Amino acid sequence: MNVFKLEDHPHRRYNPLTGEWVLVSPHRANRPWQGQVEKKEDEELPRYDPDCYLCPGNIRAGGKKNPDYKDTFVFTNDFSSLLSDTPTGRMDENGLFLAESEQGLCKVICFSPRHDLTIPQMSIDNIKKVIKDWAQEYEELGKIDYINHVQIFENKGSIMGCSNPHPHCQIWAQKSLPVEIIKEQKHLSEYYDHYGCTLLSAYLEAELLKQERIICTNDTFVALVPFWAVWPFEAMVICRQPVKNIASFSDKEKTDLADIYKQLTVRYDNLFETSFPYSMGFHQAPADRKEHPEWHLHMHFYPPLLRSATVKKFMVGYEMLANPQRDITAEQSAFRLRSLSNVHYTSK
Ligand code: H2U
Ligand code: ZN
Repeated sequence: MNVFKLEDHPHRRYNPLTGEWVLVSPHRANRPWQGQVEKKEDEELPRYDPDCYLCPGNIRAGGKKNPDYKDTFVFTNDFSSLLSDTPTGRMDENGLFLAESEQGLCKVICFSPRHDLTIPQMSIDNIKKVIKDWAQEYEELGKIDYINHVQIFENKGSIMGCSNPHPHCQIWAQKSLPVEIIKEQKHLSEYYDHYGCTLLSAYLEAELLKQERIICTNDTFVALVPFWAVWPFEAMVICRQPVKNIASFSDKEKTDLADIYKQLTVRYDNLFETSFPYSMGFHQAPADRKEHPEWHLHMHFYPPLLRSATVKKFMVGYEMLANPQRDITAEQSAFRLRSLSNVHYTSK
């Protein structure tokens, strides 16, 4: 008798955070690749680049001069997508022409004065300084009366549209809730109202019992490939406790966050022995001064690489028109990431 097996048969998996589905085609993982090959991004970078707009002491595109910073450096984005002084306004013509003005502000955080480092090459102490900045920004931006959401995210690698290799992230704070947050908040609230605990507490407990998709852990966090992952090596970092936002973390929890961020990104770099590109972002309670017992802080990592440093996954065709699809299963990806060393390949 032919019994349905996740590892052999095409199937759909449900994402309980968003209510979306992913098509998984494990029988197809070994198909040959004759498509586009990306440029490998491993040129040696200088510690300081006189042409970099993020290096200490340099002039940015907007004309401002960076201080001679020693750790992290936070500044308002010179080309912010959101502005604080936008007049409020709305148009609605029968719901067919619907628009609203949006208020907000955008910041950039340089992780280090060193142009040539990335998170997996930084020390826990130095990563922790970035985390302290995130906590402070979340708290301070959230105090602004018109701000209701603070999105912290990192684009790494030119393949992800990152404009500069100097290690940095962005923060966009705004009045309305972005669509990914609205989706997750709906599902988190429904779960919490029904079961009285956070969706991610229950999910994490089950994943820790199964031990099939865990990548690495520490006292405070677990990194795993979610059951419903879309990107080949997608990962989530989930806090073991249902902490709502980054500003609530103790000093020890911040150290652990730095540790898991480094552990995961070192494994990513070791996977194809390349500086591994991704988009990373925090999902946490909206900074709207409400209780939000349903929220449970987590990070998403969406890396585009598929089978080597130069072959990426394209989200096109069926993905654009129907729903996402993947070949390698989440379990296979987790196994590969878990099996890698947590010592960076360049330091060996
Ligand atoms: P990426 O994370 O996509 O590389 O973006 C870097 C940001 O830095 C980008 O949003 C800003 C851009 O607007 N920037 C400045 O604020 N000042 C500059 O001099 C150049 C880039
Ligand atoms: Zn630089």
